[in-house]
Amino acid sequence: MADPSSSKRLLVTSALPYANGPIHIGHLAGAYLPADLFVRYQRLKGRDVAYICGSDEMGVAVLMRAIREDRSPEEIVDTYHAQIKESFERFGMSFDYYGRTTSELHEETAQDFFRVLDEKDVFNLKTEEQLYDPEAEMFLADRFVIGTCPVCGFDEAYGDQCEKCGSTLSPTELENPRSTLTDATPELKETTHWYLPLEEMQPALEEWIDTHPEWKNNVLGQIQSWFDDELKDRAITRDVPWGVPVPADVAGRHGLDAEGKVIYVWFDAPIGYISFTKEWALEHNAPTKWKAYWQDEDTELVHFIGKDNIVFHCLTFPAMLMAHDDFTLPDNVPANEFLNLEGRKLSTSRGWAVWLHEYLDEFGDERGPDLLRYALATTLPETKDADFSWEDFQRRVNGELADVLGNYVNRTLTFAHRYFDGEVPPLDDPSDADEAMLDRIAETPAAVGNAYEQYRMREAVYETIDLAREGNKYFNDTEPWHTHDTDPQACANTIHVSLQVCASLAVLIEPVIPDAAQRLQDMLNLTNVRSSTPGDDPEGAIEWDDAAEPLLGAGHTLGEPEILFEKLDDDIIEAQIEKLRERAAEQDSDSTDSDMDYDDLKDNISFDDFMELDLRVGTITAADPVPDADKLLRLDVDLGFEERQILAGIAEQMEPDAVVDTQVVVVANMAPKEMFGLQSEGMVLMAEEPDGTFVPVTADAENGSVVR
Ligand code: B3M
Ligand code: ZN
Repeated sequence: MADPSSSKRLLVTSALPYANGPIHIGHLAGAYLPADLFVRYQRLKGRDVAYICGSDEMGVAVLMRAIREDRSPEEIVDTYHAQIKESFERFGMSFDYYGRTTSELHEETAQDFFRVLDEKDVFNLKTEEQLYDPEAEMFLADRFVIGTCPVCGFDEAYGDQCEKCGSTLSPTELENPRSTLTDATPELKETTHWYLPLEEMQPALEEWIDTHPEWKNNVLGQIQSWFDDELKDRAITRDVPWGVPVPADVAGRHGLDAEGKVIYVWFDAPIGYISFTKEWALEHNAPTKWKAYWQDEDTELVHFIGKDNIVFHCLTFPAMLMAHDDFTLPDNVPANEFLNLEGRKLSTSRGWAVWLHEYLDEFGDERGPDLLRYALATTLPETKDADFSWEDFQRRVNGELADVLGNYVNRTLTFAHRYFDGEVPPLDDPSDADEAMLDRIAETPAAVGNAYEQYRMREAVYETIDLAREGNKYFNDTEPWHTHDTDPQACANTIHVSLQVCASLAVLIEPVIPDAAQRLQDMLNLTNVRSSTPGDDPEGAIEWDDAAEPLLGAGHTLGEPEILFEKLDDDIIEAQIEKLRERAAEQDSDSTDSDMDYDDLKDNISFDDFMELDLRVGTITAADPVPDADKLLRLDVDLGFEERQILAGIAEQMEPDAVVDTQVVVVANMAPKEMFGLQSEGMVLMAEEPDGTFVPVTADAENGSVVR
């Protein structure tokens, strides 16, 4: 946990997105929105913050895209860097600096880092035979080679990872390897590479990780399993024609030729955080300012990432920093899990995603960002995978932003204009209800702040909006429309206190929906609030903790009320769902002939064998996660003649809510089996698509019907 009273300087980073495609909501929910909420909150607290990010433009991911599109890598990164940067700006990401790893200063910084480690003899050099494509005249690093996974048998596993079973691989481990460039069968050819000696660094890393018991469980859990498997040395150079070049002098020290060798993208990319901090300092005409953020004890470093980047930020990069010895190590790495979309895994290649630039075009730059920020902030996959659905988006906007927050602000301001000439009425002889509401205001900044400090963004947002919920209730309970005639001072008190609630909300909601917060500040004529974006603040500006106190004096003149949020009609939501389905269907039909990967057929069985199976139609009536079993869902299935409990290994692919009420086909005579202390009485049939997505086998028939 960050020390809430900490006055330390804060350096916050978000994972550098690969400049090989646009940003979608999965990215936002993983590494970007949570960081932006955190940073904006910290700026309002008055902390010295540098929020650094930029495009990851090196690496095989970029090169592959260039080859696939028959363009140069430079063209690819120029296109996507510009697009990503622009959509982040439109969305309200408040980076202090957004750089790119093709910059000169980055190349120099990454090469210096590499040189320092080489001169300290940190690296191991290994000469080994590696896969080489004789037609393309190129070594086949990482994704340039596919073949059969030695772990699970999936025959399109990449040279660095099997996407089916998640195993980390090296290219030579693949069976039947083939080049993705030419389809040629690779040859073995000798080459020398630099390795980061993670194996011998494991004890030091373990000792350091032990000093951070406060990190999130999902993060510590993943780190522990890497430790359990024992860290292996990792090659941090590659023979590919795109990347930060290995410096000639460093290669020369070992009697090697640097020609054609580049630094591995996962070595240079995190150094980008350092290069960009330097560039930020230069931009502010304070060239050495970056040092305070990277080399001073009094700085706290926090990396926001998605769960697929944990090993690099919690082990590899810290190992590099330790070996270098001139930099601070991260104080926290609050990684998020994944966001699913409408109950299915996000997949860019299958068109199952919501792209940020498209969303902004459709919902508009004015109101669009706040709606998505709010809906995502309340759905962040903080402790486990979460699901974004358009209907939920609509519920959040209409039910919470419009009905709770917008309505409360509107009724309060309208009342103040109608009955108090648009001025804050005085508070006199407050009732218990008034006092209780003022107490509630007093507690909220610390409660919300505490949640932010502990990286519980969902809770922070919930606590904030809860203040509006309480405000509405207080307004209803004190009935100002009634007291206006019967007890004018009580009425004045209600409006006075309600306006204070609105004013506190105008500050506290700013990290989440900055545009609406600004409009609310204008409506209240609340000037001089500290900005949650980079830049200087006026002396004596209102900041986070001030929102515990009444911010508006009696007699203060209010601005004009306006509608804070319009509701979203059903047709807008339906159009989004329709678009998603259409695009996914298009992609499916495109890909069936080309990259559908068919499992081999099994041996024939006899008709009698088949008749042994008792297949029945059933309806899933309930689905819950099984404690400690990440892969399992516990299902209640109604078979018509009886109800069964079935444990299905579908938890990683499907949300419980998405399967309830689905009609399925069940193997009803499967021998019962106990797992995790629960009895499973049958099996639910699922079709598994090539990307691992599960689609239930359904039958629109009466429960209990026999399938034959
Ligand atoms: N470029 C993004 C990813 O894995 C990767 C992050 C780099 S952070 C230094 O999606
Ligand atoms: Zn595999």
